[in-house]
Amino acid sequence: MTTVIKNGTIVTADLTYKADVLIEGGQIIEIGPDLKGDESLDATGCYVMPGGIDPHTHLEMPFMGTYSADDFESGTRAALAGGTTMVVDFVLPSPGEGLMDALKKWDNKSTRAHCDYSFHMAITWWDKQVFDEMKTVTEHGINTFKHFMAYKGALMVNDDELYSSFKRCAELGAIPLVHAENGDVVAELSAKLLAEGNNGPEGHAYSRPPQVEGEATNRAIMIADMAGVPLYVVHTSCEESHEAIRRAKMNGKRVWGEPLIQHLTLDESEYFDKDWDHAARRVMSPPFRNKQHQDSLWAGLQSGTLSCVATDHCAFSTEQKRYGVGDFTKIPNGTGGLEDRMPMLWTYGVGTGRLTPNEFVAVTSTNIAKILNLYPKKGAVLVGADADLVVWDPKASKTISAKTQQSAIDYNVFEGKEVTGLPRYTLSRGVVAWADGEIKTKEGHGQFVARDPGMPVTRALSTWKELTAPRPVQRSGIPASGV
Ligand code: DUC
Ligand code: ZN
Ligand code: ZN
Ligand code: ZN
Repeated sequence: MTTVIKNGTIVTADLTYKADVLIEGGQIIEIGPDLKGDESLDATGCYVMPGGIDPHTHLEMPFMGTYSADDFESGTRAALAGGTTMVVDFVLPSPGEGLMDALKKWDNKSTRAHCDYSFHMAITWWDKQVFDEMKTVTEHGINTFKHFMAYKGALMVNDDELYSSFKRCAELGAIPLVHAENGDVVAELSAKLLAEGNNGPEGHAYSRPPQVEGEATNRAIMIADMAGVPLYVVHTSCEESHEAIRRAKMNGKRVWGEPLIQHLTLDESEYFDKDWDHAARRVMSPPFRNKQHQDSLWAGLQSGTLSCVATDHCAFSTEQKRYGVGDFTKIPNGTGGLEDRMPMLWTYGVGTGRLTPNEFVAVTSTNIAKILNLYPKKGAVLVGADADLVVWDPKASKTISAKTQQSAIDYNVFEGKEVTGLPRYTLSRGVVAWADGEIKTKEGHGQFVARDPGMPVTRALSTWKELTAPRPVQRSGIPASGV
């Protein structure tokens, strides 16, 4: 059985051209004019683009005394409804739990996925078992390891653990990821705010100023440089963190920054002078920032100093958010966004002239596929690539509403936003997964995508020399000869 997408304009990260796309066995088998297939999808007036890849989701994740409300079934349904055809979720071992034991849990949960998925592994504690298991994890197709520099007393790892794990990543050809916030300072500020009676959701934002993110981002970059490994900084939300990434890139370091669609389009006013539920529903880490920080993130996407746009989809119901009434530190951190990332970025990026359609494809799909070693299986419109595609109607509009969303929660942080630019069809490995406003796939259609470790990374010259050159031994107390 062949399927042809007819009369569309193909948009990739670097090309825009008119052609049909022929699909068989889940893959693209031909691209060209006037193609014929057993089944035909009309893309008149539409762009045919690589399906979105969300590099950062937390589906059914045990966190802050509960589980995030979207599981692999509802989460991937939301993804496809918004033109995203692959998610990369975080396996989160509890401190003390084996990495492979945790991976088994994620293997079980993910059997319900509607679209393809892959995993990052979180390093939440450190000893020889973790060191050894990191190799086994890479042999199971996971080449990225996430480190929390915040959540003190729970998930946070210290600098010695960070340095050890980063060195291990370097040996394995894996990439470390960081949630960069100074967890010690956040804990201090939180305690102070609570002691002063500042216990509402806005206290969450006060406890995590941009400086805690900038400091941790810079620290992680320097530790990665000393370990000789590239670094991926998740949810870059502010100028302080972006500035550290920009500087590192200018110095030849391989560092990538990932803003979230929430930080690009929602600001800190969501926490102030709003009712408790409204603000608490938007509690996530890092918190929303002011307009200047948003401008910095957009500038980073335009100039290429920031590489991709994610969601950190970690949805909690209003009822779950209310665990934190009287103490903002108990509000489960996280917001949804899987269904809205592509339409919101198209509307506020392409629709405003901030991004070209090609840049849109780069930051929602192709750059991610390249960094995570998925390219060109994913993130490409090429013969031989998986037919994970979105037929994108740039004129279609809707108003975002919890009433019509796929996500399991009872609200949407983008409620009321008008978006223009929506999927007409979303295809997952050649199968129409979203059409006519409905999900067409059955749960379990999604498959795990293994990612090999990358090539050992060549170090930036400035630091390579410094760390490998023989060091002269200084004998303190002995005067230099000739004095
Ligand atoms: N931040 C969130 O808001 N939720 C999940 C984890 C995280 O780092
Ligand atoms: Zn095995
Ligand atoms: Zn995080
Ligand atoms: Zn996250």
